[in-house]
Amino acid sequence: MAQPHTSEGAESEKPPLRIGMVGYAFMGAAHSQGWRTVGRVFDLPRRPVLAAICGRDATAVRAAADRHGWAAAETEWRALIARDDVDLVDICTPGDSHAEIALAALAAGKHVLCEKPLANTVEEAETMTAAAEAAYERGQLAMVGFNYRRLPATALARRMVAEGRIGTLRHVRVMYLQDWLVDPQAPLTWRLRKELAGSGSLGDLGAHIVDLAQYLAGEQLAGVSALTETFVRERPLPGGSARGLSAVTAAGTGQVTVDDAAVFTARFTSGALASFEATRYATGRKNALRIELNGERGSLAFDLERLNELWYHDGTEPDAHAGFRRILVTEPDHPYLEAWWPPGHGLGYEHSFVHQARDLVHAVAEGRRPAPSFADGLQVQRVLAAVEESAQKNSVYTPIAV
Ligand code: SOE
Repeated sequence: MAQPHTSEGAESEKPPLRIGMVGYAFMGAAHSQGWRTVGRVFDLPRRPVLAAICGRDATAVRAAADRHGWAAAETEWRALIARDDVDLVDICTPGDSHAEIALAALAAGKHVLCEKPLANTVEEAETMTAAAEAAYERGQLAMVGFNYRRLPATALARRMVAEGRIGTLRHVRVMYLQDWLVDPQAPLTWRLRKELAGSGSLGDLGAHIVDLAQYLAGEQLAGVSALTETFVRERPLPGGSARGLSAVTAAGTGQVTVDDAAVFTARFTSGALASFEATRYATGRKNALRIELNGERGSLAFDLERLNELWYHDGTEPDAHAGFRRILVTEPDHPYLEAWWPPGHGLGYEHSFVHQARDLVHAVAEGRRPAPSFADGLQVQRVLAAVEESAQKNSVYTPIAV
C-alpha cells in the first residue's frame, strides 16, 4: 500500500487527522489540494493525512489517489467510512448523496466536511443538522464547505464590517456569473439534473452568494422575491465522465430539470435590502462572484475574478478626496496571509480550500464548533427553498422559515 501524504520532520510528531474523501472529480481535486498543502504552509495542531479516497470507478479512483497523494482507494463509500484509519469524512459528491453519507459518517463516529449546498432538500438538511448537533455532544464536528468565506479578501471584508468600517448596512448587491451553459449543445451533466443536484444555478452558485452575503453582513435574510428560468430545456446526453464542468456528448438528448438562472431581491432582518443573481448564462463571465456592501459610513466591493483585491470607500472622508480605493490583500496581517508569500505575491482559487482545511483542523483540535456549521448550511437551504417557492408563485415575497 502506498504511504499516505504527510509532512515531514517535527510534523510527524503531531497527532494525525486522517482524512477519507468521497468523490474525486472537480471538488474532490480541489479539496485534495487543500488537504495536501495545508500542513506544509500552516503550523497546525494536528497533521492531516490523506488516508483514503473513494469513487465508484476502480481505475479512475486509483488514478485520482495516485495523482493527489491518497494512500488507499475504495470503491464503496460505506467501506471508506468503516475504515479505522479515517477520522474525518470529506464529502465531495453530488448533492443527492450528501445526506446518506454524512449521516452514516456521523453515526460511525467521524468528523464530517460536506460540500455545498448541504443537501438537496430542507428536510435532508434538517436531519443532517440534528445528527450533527447530537454528534457534537459526542465530540464530533460537522462543517459545510462554503469555501469563499476563506479567501483573504472576503475574510478581510468580514473583519471590516464587524469593526464598523461601513456602519449600518443598507444594501448588499451580489451576483455569481458563469457562462459554461451558453452553448445549447453543452451536455446534460449531473449539475443539470434535479434528482442529482437538487437545483441548478440556484443551489450551485446561489448557495455560495447567499452564504457569503449573510456572512459578510453578519446577519440573516428574512424573505425573498424571486424569478428563475430554464433557458435550454433539452440537451445532448453526456458520454463518459465529466471533465471540470464539461463532458463529451453522446447520442440522444435529455431534459434539463433544474433552473439555469435565479434572480431575487431580499430583505435582511435589519431591514437592509439585497439583490442576488446566479447564472450560468452570463456570456464572457467565467467565475465572477461579485459583491458590494453599502453602509451608512462606507462601502466594500469584491470580485472573485480579481480575488487579491478588496475595494473600500470610507464615506467619512471629505468628499474632495474620498473614493473607492483598492486594498491589495496580500499583507501578512491580512487573514490567512501570515503563512504565505511576501506582499504582492497573490493567491488563487485553490487557496480557499487550503484555508478551509486549516480552519477545520483547528476546530477539530480545539473541539470548537466549526463555521459554517451544518446549521448554517440548513439556513442557506431554507433561503434556497424560499427562492423556489417565490419563483413558483411568480415572485411573491416569501419569508424564510426559521
Ligand atoms: C460550478 O458552477 C462550480 O464549480 C461550483 O460547483 C463551485 O461550487 C464553485 O466554486 C465554482 O463553480
